[in-house]
Amino acid sequence: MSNLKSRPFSFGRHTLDLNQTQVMGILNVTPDSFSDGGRHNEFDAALYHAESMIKAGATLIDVGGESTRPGAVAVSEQEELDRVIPVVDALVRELDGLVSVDTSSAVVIREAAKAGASLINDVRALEKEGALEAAAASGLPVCLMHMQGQPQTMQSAPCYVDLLREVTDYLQKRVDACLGAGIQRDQIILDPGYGFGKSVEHNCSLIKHLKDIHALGYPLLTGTSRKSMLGAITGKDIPAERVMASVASALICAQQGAWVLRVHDVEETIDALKVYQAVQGAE
Ligand code: PT1
Repeated sequence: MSNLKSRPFSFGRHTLDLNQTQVMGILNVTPDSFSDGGRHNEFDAALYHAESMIKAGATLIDVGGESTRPGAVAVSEQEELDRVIPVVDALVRELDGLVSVDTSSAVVIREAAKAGASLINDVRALEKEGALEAAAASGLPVCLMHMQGQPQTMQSAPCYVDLLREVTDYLQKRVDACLGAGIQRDQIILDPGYGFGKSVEHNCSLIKHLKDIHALGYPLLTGTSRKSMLGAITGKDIPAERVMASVASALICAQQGAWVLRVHDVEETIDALKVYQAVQGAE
């Protein structure tokens, strides 16, 4: 029965239950993420989309202004600030959910914290200049992700001698850096980084062995939603056609111990989780 007791993970004034799988809705505020309309329309569309994901049951919204998918080009810090901070600010004021900021930049971390963000989600695990210090000073929880290489080139020839060991060793090394910088042990979330310098086989192996990463002792976040690994497995070339594959992968991650599922398709993922939880709760 002990796993039915609520165990809180604290985000400042808010907490989320560590014994309940959480769904994080993806909110891209990159220019390529909206097909038409000017700046104002983009802004309104972003708020509307965040609201609909919260209504569908997301407890976190992950706001990202730098595309980190394979081959994406880097954006300037000013551009990232201009895209992300107004959206974080509006969401914090208007939304009944926690706002996560998907960034590697110290300046964006500081400004997002000022605007009221609840989580720093960094695909570079706070390795960029000043990011670790900015995150520690913010007092916010952090999500540390593993990546091999950089987004521009990471999928050209991903290579590991001992995949699971290299990923866990890296994450432990970044945990140690965080603890050394004054980030509390209970403010850390880890992520294997699906699609970040990994072949389809690497990604599948890291889902299958997710429990070994969980054994480091931190809550896990997983992001497989609509990624090209699912396209390779199903033969679906268009990301929007990968919804069912995404839900299947998210559910497997949840069964393997993931706490937060970072997804595009919130409603569909929550339906799958409800079935999983109903079965878990049965005699
Ligand atoms: C992720 C993640 C993220 N993914 C966290 N943050 C992205 N913590 C952005 C493809 O292969 O998994 N965890 N922030 C998006 N990145 C990708 C990577 C998108 C690969 C697409 C692919 O299609």
